[in-house]
Amino acid sequence: MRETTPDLTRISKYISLILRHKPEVIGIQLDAHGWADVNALLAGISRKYPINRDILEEIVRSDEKQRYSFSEEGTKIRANQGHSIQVDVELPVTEPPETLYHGTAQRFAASIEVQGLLPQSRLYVHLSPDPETAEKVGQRHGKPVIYLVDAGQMHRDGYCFYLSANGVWLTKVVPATYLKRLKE
Ligand code: HQG
Repeated sequence: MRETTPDLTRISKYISLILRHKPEVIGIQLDAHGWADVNALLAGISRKYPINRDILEEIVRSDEKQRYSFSEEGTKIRANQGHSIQVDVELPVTEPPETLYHGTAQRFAASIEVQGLLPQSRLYVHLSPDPETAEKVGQRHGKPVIYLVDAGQMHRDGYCFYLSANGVWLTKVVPATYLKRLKE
């Protein structure tokens, strides 16, 4: 018999695309706080992948990075962070730990050490709470390099930090003076 179990990772990647970057691929809109209507999302995805409410709940529950949240009533869903489109997911301004980490690829290092960290296509620069997580993020782009971010000093200098619902630290930019490359 043919395998009918849907590939949850593939569906999750499609949900990330819709909820962070391109809701228009299924003809929906996000509201100002990044919420999509669950029924509209299910209807849109089902044109491409087998999905229903139970499968969506399973994806949200089991996601290893806890990328998505349902609204309290369960009628809406949004990505916790990672957007490139202009939405306000009501991230709380939070005092950061003294040190945060950013993992990237070695080929970006020269530019980063001049320009600092820029959000590129996303709304924020993404920072990790520990070097292990930063290394995994960096590996997505190539041979990883990890930067220590002097978040405590940035905070004292007036930079705002936000903590997403899934533990990713976000800030608008990190000037190069607050970066230190971790020895490889
Ligand atoms: C780099 C994943 C040159 C930056 C992860 C990064 C994360 C520069 C790339 C989340 C630069 C952007 C975000 C500069 C920054 N010159 N390169 N001045 N400033 N860069 O994917 O942080 O699985 O937009 O270092 O876990 O890698 O999608 O950001 O390499 O939390 O849920 O520009 O994505 O989560 O890449 O990853 P990205 P990111 P998900």
